[in-house]
Amino acid sequence: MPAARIFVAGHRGLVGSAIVRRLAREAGADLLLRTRQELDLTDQAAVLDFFERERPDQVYLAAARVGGILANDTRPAEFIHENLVIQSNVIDAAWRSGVKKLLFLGSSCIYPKLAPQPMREDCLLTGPLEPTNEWYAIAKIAGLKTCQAYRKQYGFDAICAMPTNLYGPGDNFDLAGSHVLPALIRKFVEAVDGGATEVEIWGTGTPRREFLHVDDLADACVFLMNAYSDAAPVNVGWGQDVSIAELAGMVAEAAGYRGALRFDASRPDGTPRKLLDVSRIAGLGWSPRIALQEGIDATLRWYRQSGISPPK
Ligand code: GFB
Repeated sequence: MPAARIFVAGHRGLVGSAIVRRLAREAGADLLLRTRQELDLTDQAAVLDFFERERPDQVYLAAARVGGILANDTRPAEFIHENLVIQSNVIDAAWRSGVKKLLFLGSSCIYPKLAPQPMREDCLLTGPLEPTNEWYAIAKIAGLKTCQAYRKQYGFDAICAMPTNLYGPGDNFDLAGSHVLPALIRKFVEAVDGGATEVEIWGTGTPRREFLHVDDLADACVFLMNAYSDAAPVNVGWGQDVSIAELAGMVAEAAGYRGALRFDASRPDGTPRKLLDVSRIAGLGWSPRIALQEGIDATLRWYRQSGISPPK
């Protein structure tokens, strides 16, 4: 059988790079990768031209404008516009050029702010969204609905995975744009290296989040690409959550930080709890492997070696 030509859109990001690492272990995968300079996914004509020329068999749509609570809250136009344009261009061009299967990556923030926990896939559109990230959530809901519409009208095999909060090597550690876990790694490593006695944590520390290592997500994506074909989205999570204060304690210990934590309640907490119901993917036969403490230790080691924070 000839190797499947697989386009990973967004292969330099946290998720895309993990999917590439995972696919590198598959026999018969011919990877098709383009940097942003080589292919601007917001350029509809360029995207269509690329698909018509390269004719991939499968697409992992991991390209997106992403960020933590502050970036989402302060740059809503970028989050809604770029995500809508990128996903519309890629899904439409994939269908037009005869792609056999596409996997779209959404986010657990598509579910209502106060959805019953753990959140099942069918709680989508049953209540108001969390205001700090509703722009990103609306774009991701539109992506999911685009996949469902193309399946319904054209029979296009587009599937949707909804991951929980992700972390791992290659994450964004810029404190103005990052998610909480990379932010805490950076803050505690810099505190230890610089001898600081206090570290600031945003919000009250009481919100609860679920964290999944990105290598587990990548494994789930390849599993779904091979084993799942339906309009309904599939949650991908670890199955348990922790409070931000507990998470801070875990990262502090991993970094060897013994000083104080100062919670800054003037910063937004965001949604009070975000835990996915993962029974659908578990029923299909997939489960994650990398426990949170193990994943924190590995990501912290990666961060120290990356040179992002030079040791003092
Ligand atoms: O990870 P995070 O930025 O995003 O924040 P969300 C999670 C929680 O950690 C919030 C707190 O309650 C933050 O206030 N937190 C504490 C911090 N210290 C920090 C810090 O130094 N940096 C950051 N970033 N947070 C995002 C959405 O929501 O989750 C996106 O905005 C996306 O749309 C993503 O869905 C998965 O979990 O609140």
